[in-house]
Amino acid sequence: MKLNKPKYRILILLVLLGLPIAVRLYGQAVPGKDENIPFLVTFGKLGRTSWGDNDFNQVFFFAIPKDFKQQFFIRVFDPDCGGEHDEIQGDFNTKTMFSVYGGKGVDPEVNEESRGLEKGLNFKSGNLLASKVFGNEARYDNKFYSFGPFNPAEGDFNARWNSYFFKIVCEGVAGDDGNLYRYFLSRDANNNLAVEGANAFTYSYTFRMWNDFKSVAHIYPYVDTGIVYIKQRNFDWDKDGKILVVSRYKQGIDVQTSNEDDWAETRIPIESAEEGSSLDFQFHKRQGELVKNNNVVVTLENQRGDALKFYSSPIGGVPVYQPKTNIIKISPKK
Ligand SMILES: [Ca+2]
Ligand SMILES: [Ca+2]
Ligand SMILES: [Ca+2]
Repeated sequence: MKLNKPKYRILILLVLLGLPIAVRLYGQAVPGKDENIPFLVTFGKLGRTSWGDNDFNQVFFFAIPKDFKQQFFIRVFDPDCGGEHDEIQGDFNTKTMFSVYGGKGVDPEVNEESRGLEKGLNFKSGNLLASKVFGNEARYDNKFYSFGPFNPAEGDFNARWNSYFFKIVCEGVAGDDGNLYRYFLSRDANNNLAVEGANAFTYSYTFRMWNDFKSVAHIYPYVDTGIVYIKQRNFDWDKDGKILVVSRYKQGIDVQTSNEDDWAETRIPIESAEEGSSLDFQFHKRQGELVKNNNVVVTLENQRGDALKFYSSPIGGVPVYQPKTNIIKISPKK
């Protein structure tokens, strides 16, 4: 392929200059393209936390850019719990409720309860736009179910991001099995057609690792301005290898890892030059005996106790470590 079009030239120039490419047009799949995570996971409320889900629900937000005027759909892949992909305990008896919210009360920058971080808080804030409960149902197994259509203006407008925010809550309302699923934000009910410029984020990420030694999963928190340090917490990692933090300024800082049904916490200093960019949390599996079906929860907060967002498509692009240029020493003249 000849890359002689001006568009490509600019792109190559940006890459050569090491500048992040801010506009990403595929922030549609959750987990995202760069994350290398097979599934989100939510257990039925009778599950044990030692299976890797601390609270039996998961809250995700979609940000739809203001200039997108069409209807859209939130598609859930494998919403049922049974058949392929899901984690059985005894027999499949889990029921999972997915609920989509719009309107005032959704925006988690305005309404902290909406983030879904603590039990008992009202994370189901906003107007309920659609809801459905899925059991062990072959017709939804290994298939998509589409919520919508929704109009962007039904969301909660956030001026800072110039976007309408929507929320999808997944709750394990019955049973004890683990429901594995993914989301896709689409312009079409029956196909995955991207909403350009959209993104998705969460504050508490519960996901499944691949059953593969070589596979490295990534999540990308966004570091806002004014952050001095962050406190990273992970739950039920099963001592499955290493968790590293990489950024343009960090080559790979090890964080404390949890074992079984417990949390581990690490404080990570942030350079001022890292503000307004993404970090790359890398999850490297342990070599030797394979840790199978590992589900893990990750949260982050700053020095003020405010939670950080994890974006499905990293803001500013995937951060790549850039070694400092060597300073040439000039010997003083004698
Ligand atoms: Ca069961
Ligand atoms: Ca499922
Ligand atoms: Ca686990």
